[in-house]
Amino acid sequence: MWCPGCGIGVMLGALLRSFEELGYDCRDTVVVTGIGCTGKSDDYLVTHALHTTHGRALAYATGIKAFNPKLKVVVIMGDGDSVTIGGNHFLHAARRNMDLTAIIINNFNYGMTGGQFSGTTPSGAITQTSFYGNPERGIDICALAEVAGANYVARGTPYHVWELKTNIQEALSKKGFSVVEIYSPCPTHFGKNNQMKETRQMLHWLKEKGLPVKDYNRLEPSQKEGCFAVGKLVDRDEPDFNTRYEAVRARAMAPKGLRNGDTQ
Ligand SMILES: Cc1ncc(C[n+]2csc(CCOP(=O)(O)OP(=O)(O)O)c2C)c(N)n1
Ligand code: SF4
Repeated sequence: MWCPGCGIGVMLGALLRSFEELGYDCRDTVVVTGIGCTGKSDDYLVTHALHTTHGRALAYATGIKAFNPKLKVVVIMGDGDSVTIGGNHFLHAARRNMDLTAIIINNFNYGMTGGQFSGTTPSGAITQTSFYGNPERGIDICALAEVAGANYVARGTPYHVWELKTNIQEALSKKGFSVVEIYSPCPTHFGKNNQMKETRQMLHWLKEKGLPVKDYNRLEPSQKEGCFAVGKLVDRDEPDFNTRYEAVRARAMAPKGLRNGDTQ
C-alpha cells in the first residue's frame, strides 16, 4: 500500500505491538482514520474501524467516546488531517481533554495528493505548491497540543522505533487526550523535493537532528535551530471530558435544593 521507505508502516507496527502488549481486545477497540496515505492504516486492522472524511476524524472519535466511554478510541491522522484542514477539531479535542489517543504521522506535506504543502511544512521548504520555498511557517504539533490542554504529548520517529513504541503505550494508557506525533519520511514527495530523495537520507536526518528531550533542553536557543526533541514532552492528569460531564450530569440529576444554582 505505501511507497518503499514510507514511515507509516513503522508507526503501524509500533501501534499493533502496543495493542498486543497492553492486552487490547479488538472488540472494544475502535480505530478512527481520516483521508490520506496515513488514513489508509485502518485497512490492516481487525479492530473496529471508521474511515472518515478528511480532517474530521477527531470529530467522529469524539462522538464515539462521548456515546460509549468504555471503548478505547485511537485516531490515526496525517498532518493534513490533524492540524491543517482538521486544526479546529484538534484544538477542541485537546481543550475538552477527550479520552482519545491521536497518532499523527507528520511527513510535512500532503502525501496522497502529490506533495502539496500543509500546515506543518517548514518555512522555505520546497513542495509541489511552493516551488520557490514555503512562505508560511509550520505548526509545532506538540506545542499546540500542550497549550490546548492535552494530558500527554510525545514525539517520535521511525528511526527511534523502540522509544516510539514506549511512547505509544504511555499514550494509550493515559486518561485524557494523548498525542504522539511521528516525524515521518515521505521520500516520494517531501524527500525528493528537499534533497533527501533516498530513504536513508531521510532516516539519517531524523537520527542526526532528533535529540532526546533532556539533551535538546540543554541546548542554547541558537543550537536548537534545525533540531527537534524526541520522547515524552507532556505528562499530566487533568480530568478528561467524560469525568467532567458525569459530574455535571450528577448535579443536574440531584434532588432540587442540592443542585448548584438552586436558590431554595
Ligand atoms: C474535504 C477534503 N478536502 C480535500 C481532500 C483531498 N485530499 C485527500 S488526502 C489529502 C491530503 C492528505 O494529507 P495528510 O493528511 O497529511 O496525509 P498523508 O497523505 O500525507 O498521509 C487531501 C488534501 C479530501 N479528500 N477531502
Ligand atoms: S506518498 Fe509519501 S506518505 Fe504517501 S505512501 Fe508514499 S512515501 Fe508514504
